[in-house]
Amino acid sequence: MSRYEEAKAKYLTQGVDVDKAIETLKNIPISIHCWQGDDVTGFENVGGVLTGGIQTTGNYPGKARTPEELMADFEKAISLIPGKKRINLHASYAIFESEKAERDELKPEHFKKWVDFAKKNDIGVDFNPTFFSHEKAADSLTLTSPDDEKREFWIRHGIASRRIAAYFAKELGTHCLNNVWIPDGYKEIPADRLGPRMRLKDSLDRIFEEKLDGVVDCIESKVFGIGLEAYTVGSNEFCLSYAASKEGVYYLLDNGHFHPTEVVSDKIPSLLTFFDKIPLHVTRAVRWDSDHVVILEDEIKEIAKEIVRNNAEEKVLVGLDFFDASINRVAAWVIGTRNMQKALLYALLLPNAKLKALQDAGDFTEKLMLDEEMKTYPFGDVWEEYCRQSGVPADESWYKEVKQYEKDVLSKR
Ligand code: RNT
Ligand code: ZN
Repeated sequence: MSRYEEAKAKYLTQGVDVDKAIETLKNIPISIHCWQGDDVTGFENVGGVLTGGIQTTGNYPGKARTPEELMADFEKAISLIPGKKRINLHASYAIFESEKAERDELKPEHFKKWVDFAKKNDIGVDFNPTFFSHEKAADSLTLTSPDDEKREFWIRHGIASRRIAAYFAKELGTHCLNNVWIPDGYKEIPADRLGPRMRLKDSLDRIFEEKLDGVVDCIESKVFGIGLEAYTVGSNEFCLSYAASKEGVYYLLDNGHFHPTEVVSDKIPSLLTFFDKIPLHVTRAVRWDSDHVVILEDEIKEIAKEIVRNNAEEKVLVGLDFFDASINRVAAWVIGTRNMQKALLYALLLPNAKLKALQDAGDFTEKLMLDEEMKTYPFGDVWEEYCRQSGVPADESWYKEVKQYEKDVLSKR
């Protein structure tokens, strides 16, 4: 018997159908963020500076500097990642043929090359307007700016972005998640906390006015940003209330955007009670929203469990959001994405119905026992089989391909 066959038999003792778990995993798309490849720089300005209270640290050589480089690196990464993939783009990754367009004048044509890229790789596209790294956002005030001229500019950017999202959806025949995250806030204790929130509500209402096919709209909350420690306009309460009261707008949960003892895993079933979609940004916050590469840690597994055991594979839209500039960026993509998939597989291989029944029967001793025993089931053998079936390296052997790519391509930049 192969190790996989043995693993299957072992899982079957708990009533877990391993083949079915693998089939389910193959169909859970992971939206991979383009911005890990170039430290969230984008293509607008050479040597653009990242603002908005988010930061990449490190200067590992070989970062992508052009659309061609970013696309090549992304293709390398996805060749080593099993399963169904999507790409998550930011408006700052527009590709200008001749003349540069301002953010409020961005058009679908500036993303034509991304459509070609997505078609070539058979992947869907998700999108984000970019409300940072721009002279009109130098004070980190965009949709909430008290300066009308600036606020109007950013509203136009929001509207333009949704039309680009609709273009992706139409071209690619799959939905496009359009996520509005703004950095807006203050470093110091504000004199007015309500005014900015009223302006944000008005700005969002105007952005979401147009009905667009294929676009799934969402807004992302945050607790604080670097240099914006005292106040964030788009707080959890604001964003959740907005989404709850606005038909067709969802609430995106980023697991780096809450107080340290709060967990997104517990927020998923809370939101599933009321929403038919929950977009996610899966990241790893180390002491702050540091956006470290996702590792296979307990909370990631817990998030995956909430998706799987509530049959929410189609409701929870899994996206990634980390950016580490201190390690090989292609490897970062591969490590983080494979870890998200490992977490999902781990969750799919649990006797979830049995565990739930034990909880409902009040048998917390057996539930705890089984939770813990499942941790040493032969999960790795199933993961390897999944990778083999998906035509990607099953173990750490993928890394030598990244090292070769580094030698041949990245090191020459
Ligand atoms: C920032 C948010 C946001 C960004 C990306 C680049 O804290 O998490 O999602 O990371 O849009
Ligand atoms: Zn995020």
